[in-house]
Amino acid sequence: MSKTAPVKTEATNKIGLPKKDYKGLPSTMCPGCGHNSISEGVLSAFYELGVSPYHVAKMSGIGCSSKTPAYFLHSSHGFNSVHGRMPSVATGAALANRNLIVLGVSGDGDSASIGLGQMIHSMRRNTKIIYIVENNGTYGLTKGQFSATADVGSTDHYGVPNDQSALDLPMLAIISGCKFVARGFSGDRKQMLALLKAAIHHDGLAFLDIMSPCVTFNDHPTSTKSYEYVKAHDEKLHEIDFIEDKKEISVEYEEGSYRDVPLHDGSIMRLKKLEHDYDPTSKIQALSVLQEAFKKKEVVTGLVYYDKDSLGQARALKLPQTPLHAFGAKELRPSHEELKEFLKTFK
Ligand SMILES: Cc1ncc(C[n+]2csc(CCOP(=O)(O)OP(=O)(O)O)c2C)c(N)n1
Ligand code: SF4
Ligand SMILES: [Mg+2]
Repeated sequence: MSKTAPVKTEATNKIGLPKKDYKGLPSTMCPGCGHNSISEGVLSAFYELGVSPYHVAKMSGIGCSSKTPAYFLHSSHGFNSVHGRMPSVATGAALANRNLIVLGVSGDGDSASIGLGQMIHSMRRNTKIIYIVENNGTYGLTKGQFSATADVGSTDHYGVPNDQSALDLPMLAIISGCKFVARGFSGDRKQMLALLKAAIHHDGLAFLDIMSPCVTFNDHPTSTKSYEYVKAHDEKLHEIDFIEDKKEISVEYEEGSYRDVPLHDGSIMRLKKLEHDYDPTSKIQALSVLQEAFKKKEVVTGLVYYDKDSLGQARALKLPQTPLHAFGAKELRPSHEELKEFLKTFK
């Protein structure tokens, strides 16, 4: 009797999709670029949460970082906009269709230099956008000029030191009104994945400043965004885990000391205390921890600030759940009588 080999079935997620459905085109980034690890993290987060790629809109600006949405979620919607203008197009998409999960990918040049005004105003509006800055302290795409996040004293590719002070993006995000502010490191996959999953479930703008070394132009010991530097100076605020709504709470942490931070949809961010007793819901503590770290040139990572009362812009404006494109003339155009009544209110 001949034995038939067992058929190997492909692993799928909870909506029945294999991981390959979350991939994109082959990356054209330099081998070892931190941006590639972030792309991997993004596709894994959506795969593991079982979000349909069809419900995701990927928005970006210009830069190596802004090219990366091509390398994940190939069947999602997407728009590669103008330099520094990702927040505007992401806001438009998120408000026009509340059923989309809008992911904005940007770089430190794209957001902290030319797009700074756009970034700050997007924080104030609190539209539901996952806003990632792939921060390498340099303009990678245009061959290594200093960006506004390069620290004083760090040198460029040619050895010239930077003499201007750096912007700390999480600090800026907090004072601009952002209600979910985190910092990650492309080399720390576990932490990045938990932060991304929590960001996807947050109602409002979730800002993730992810240190992402540029191995070609800015990966030397004086760069505070190099692998070596971030690894040596990473100050984790906590171990972060994400527990989806209705999922059984694991007993893994029973003995450790932890803090559960609920998200608006019932999911939980579980923060296991390290040596600090860090409270991410305190704006003052968040700013002071960031300021201390900035002074010492340390890189604090984790969920830096979170406001549990965040109300995303679409909910605040009471926008309908139906996407704008699905409305017909009947719903959008007032009748002659309705228009007459409305005009009376201007008397
Ligand atoms: C209006 C405009 N000004 C300047 C440029 C040139 N330019 C392209 S990418 C870039 C900087 C990109 O840096 P960053 O956002 O940090 O991305 P990275 O390549 O480092 O990932 C610049 C200045 C441009 N494309 N458009
Ligand atoms: S130039 Fe730098 S940022 Fe751009 S792909 Fe290469 S390593 Fe990455
Ligand atoms: Mg950059």
